[in-house]
Amino acid sequence: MARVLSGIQPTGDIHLGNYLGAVRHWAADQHAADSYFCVVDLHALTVPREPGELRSKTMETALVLVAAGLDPDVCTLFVQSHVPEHTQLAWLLECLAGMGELRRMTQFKEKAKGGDDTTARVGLFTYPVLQAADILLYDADRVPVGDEQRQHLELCRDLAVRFNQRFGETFVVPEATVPKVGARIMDLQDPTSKMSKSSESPRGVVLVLDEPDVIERKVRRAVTDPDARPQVRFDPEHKPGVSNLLQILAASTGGDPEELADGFGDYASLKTAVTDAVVELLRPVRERYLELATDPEGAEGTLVRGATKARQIAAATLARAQDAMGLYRPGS
Ligand code: AQP
Repeated sequence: MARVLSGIQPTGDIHLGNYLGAVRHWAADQHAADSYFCVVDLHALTVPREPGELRSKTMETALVLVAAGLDPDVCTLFVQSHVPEHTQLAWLLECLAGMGELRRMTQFKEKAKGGDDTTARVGLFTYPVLQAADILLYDADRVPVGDEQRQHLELCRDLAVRFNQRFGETFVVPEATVPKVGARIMDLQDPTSKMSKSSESPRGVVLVLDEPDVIERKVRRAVTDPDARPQVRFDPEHKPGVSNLLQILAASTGGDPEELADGFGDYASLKTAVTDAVVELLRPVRERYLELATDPEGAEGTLVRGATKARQIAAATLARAQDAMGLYRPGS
């Protein structure tokens, strides 16, 4: 059985982009693979955070994942910092990674305001290596992610290949799996930027836990385009707002954005269809979340069990890497 691993940062509220680009596929594929999913709380430390909020968002994120369909009896769900092997392997990989390749990471450039390394934190610069460790520890064959994670996955593959060539076959070289539709959902207010937890425009971000009337309002106010001749057409370059709505509709209903465009004569009817589809898609997730939130002890038990299982695999892989690099381990 193939091994799958992916993660999500507890940096805010899980949004429609996270759901359509990643989480939904994790839930759908969990039966077909040996699946590991983690709340990557250490990654969340790369930008300033309020400690209490990080703690509560970590648990909330785990609950939303279960509400979205991850079954802790089928997959392994855990919190990254509960498995210390992640940071241990990250150090070994940092000793193999080059400054130049990390400087090229688009997310670093964006989050460090153009890659200004005088003020950026070291963790923001090196976290793609920690992400590589997250993946390589579990011998993951596949990593289901949204589009903007492709570059980090390439780095992970490069590090795995480099390690294997230098120290002998140690790591599985993973593949990114990116959905055909929904891999980059854009902000409803600024459809040239991706929908993001840390967006400055909450009105442009549909949250998985939003009430139906809030979803309706956000979609109704979504930016379409300044085209003098309103026309529903899938054309991300010239009509980013309309194309984003078509993409959301397609990802939510399993259709094709270009074909769906033919069914709408105006923007209002497109927005109504998008609202209906998203409300129905997210309704069960929200309802299940509200049930799960009444039992925080149950959720904590799930995460403890998940970390215990994850550690068994992580410890074995770390030991393999340590041995390969020549670190002296008593008894090895
Ligand atoms: N807009 C998006 N469309 C499709 N997929 C997306 N993902 C994120 N945004 C979109 C995918 O969701 C998974 C978890 O994301 P993450 O928590 O690792 O953080 P991120 O990629 O940095 O996403 P955010 O929401 O924008 O968080 P912040 O604001 O903290 O940076 C990943 O597989 C991601 O590709």
